[in-house]
Amino acid sequence: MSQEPTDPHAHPVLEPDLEAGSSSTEPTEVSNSIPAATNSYGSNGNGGGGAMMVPASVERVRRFSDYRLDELHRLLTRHAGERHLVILQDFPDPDALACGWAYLLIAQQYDIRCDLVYAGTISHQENIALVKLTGMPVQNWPASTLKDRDWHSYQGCVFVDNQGATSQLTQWVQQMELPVLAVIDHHAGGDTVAEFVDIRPNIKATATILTQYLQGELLVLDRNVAEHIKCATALIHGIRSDTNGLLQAQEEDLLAVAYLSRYYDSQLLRSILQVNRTKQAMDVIERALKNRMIQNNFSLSGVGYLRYDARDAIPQAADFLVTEDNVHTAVVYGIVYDKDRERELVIGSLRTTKLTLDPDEFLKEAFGHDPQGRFFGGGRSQAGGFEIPMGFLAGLNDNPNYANLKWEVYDTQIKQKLLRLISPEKQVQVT
Ligand SMILES: [Mn+2]
Repeated sequence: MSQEPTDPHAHPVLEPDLEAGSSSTEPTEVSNSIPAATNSYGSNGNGGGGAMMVPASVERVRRFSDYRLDELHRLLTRHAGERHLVILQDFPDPDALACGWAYLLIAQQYDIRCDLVYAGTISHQENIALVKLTGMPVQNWPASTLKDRDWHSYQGCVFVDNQGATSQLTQWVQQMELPVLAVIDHHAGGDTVAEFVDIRPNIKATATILTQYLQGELLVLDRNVAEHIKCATALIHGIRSDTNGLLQAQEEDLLAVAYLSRYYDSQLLRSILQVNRTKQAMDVIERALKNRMIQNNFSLSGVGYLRYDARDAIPQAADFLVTEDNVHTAVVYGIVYDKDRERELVIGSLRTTKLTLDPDEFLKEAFGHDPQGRFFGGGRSQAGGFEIPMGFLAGLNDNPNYANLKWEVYDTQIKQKLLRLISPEKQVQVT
């Protein structure tokens, strides 16, 4: 695979004139005013040099176009020489993975060593490909191993593309009293306190925010550094994936992609996107097709039991069902058993092309919340998901009749809750 940056104009999704737009967002006086600072630590692309401290004089000189860059720069300077954990959600998506990596590279400029970790699994083929093909330094810390980790070697942690609520690592961080240094996210809500908080719900991907940090020269990308090319490629993939292939991208997202297009490797991106589906995923899609019921342009399908590590087949099946004629919304769900945490869950995905349907509102309304007030589902535009713990009925049973019965109960209940919203005017017979 080529490490050489490709011609930015060859990017299939960019209009040529966006390129010109990207430079206008960067006030020129900023880059002119800090040549010394840029040379001092912006050029060490590989980072990890060890002894690279930021001289105090440089910090005083450095000025940024945006107060957030200033704040983050000051945070990283304060913590120079330390070791931090960068925590991703349990099922990291391309946006999270790319952002964690970009953060790690930025922190390296300040002689901060970061470990990029997640506690769940990466099971979506495209995400496995992203990690393998880029050689991204991401580590899996399964829940069962957390008690044996050397927590004391870290001086702080950072949440990227999440705010702690979706990671099993969070309770350990709290227990170990590891300070939360930064939270960088584009999801609304959350009340995690940190030294640096950059939460922008109006931005479609956290990768857009991280790209703005790069544009602000917290790390100067270098076309000759393979890691930079790969990280830029991962960031484009992150933005694409959180904006439905840029269809929902807004100006800031597109400007970020335009900037990254100077550095990314189009062949690498194509390889990441062209991964084939696993047999498991194909089987789940087949079941979803066979079991679907269509009501008022909604396609609903329960796929029964599936392995925990195959859970990403559910959104893939929903992606597929929503392409049917006369269907604007697909909901696919199934039961998975999480061995690590010994719990059984109904998990589901919603995909919609109906602009007036808000997946977040729809799923919250359909399934409600638990006694603690936590909603079972939620989403963003055009996509959403839900997770309903099975509580007392959880657990495997060798008797197939029992298993079937259990599935039927859940299948019926979920359909009822959905149909209440889909066809409120008539009582639909479910079974
Ligand atoms: Mn995201």
